Amino acid sequence: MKLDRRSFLVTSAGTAAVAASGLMGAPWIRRAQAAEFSYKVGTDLPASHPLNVRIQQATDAIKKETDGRMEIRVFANNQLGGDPDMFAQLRAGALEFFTLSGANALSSLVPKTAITGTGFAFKNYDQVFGALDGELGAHLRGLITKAGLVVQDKVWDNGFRQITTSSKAIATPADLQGLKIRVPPGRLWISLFRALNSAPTSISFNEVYSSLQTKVVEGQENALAVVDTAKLYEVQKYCSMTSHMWDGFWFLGNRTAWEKLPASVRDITSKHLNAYAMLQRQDVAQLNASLQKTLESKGLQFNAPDVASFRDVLQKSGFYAEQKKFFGDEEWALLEKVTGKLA
Ligand code: X2X
Repeated sequence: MKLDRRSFLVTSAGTAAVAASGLMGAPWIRRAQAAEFSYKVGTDLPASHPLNVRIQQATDAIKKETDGRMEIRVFANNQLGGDPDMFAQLRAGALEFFTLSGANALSSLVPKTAITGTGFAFKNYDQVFGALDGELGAHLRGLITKAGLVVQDKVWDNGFRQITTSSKAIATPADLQGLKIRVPPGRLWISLFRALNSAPTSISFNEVYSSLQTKVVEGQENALAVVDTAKLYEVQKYCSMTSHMWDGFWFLGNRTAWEKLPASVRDITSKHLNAYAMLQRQDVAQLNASLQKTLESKGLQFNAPDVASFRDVLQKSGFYAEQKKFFGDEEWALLEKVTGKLA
């Protein structure tokens, strides 16, 4: 019998014939079937960044363990639009999953998620994940859920952010004075860089490379893994290791799309997303610790400023008092429980 497997399966007569022949559960037939749920995830980072590498592995594992029922296609590198666009698509249901920083566009809906980006709050990764896998993270996920979205437990790492510029190294707080710096969309970034006396502009990541190239802005700030994978070293000269804030991505879901999934598919999906997030954190920490040499060989000049002097400027400007008031006593206490007193 000469039969195209695909057309054989799509006709109901064919399906009945397969069922009758007892082959329904045969693995080759299951693989040939279209997924029952075909979802998308959007991210703002290049495909080679560990965020996307590990999400791809997680989605492969999900597809395998659900016997092909659940397929999540990865759209990296802002293919679906900039962060505010993807966030709007997620909320409207046009996009089922989206990874987004709590300080970025997510804070336009849930302002308090930006608290994790507070300048110089976390001193190391123990503090970061102590807070985000602990009470502060649970509290923020509660707020995200209340706002109508779904969020997976484990946050994905972006890293501690460093400042790059085309114009000068940032060695002291005075070097930030008037600096035309790109920041992601989000109130916190503007407050932070205004308190540091810079001139910040919100620009979505999909426009960062060209904004730097055409000198619409002199500088930007991101973790080294982003500077490397997005090739920002091609359009920047200096990198100053300020580690002025930590940043990470919540794995968000559209609630209607999520609730369409049977509980068993949801469990398998969450299990793998959270497990691969843990591996991704290790990748990013390793990259951010080792990339300086690589980036130097690509022409970036590094310096390590005295970070305490920047923190002092923030303190004196009233930045911490202002953020505490904005985020609220409860949230601030959860943050300080991990970081120690900030304001
Ligand atoms: O927009 C950025 O700079 C990025 C990629 O780090 C975020 O998603 C916050």
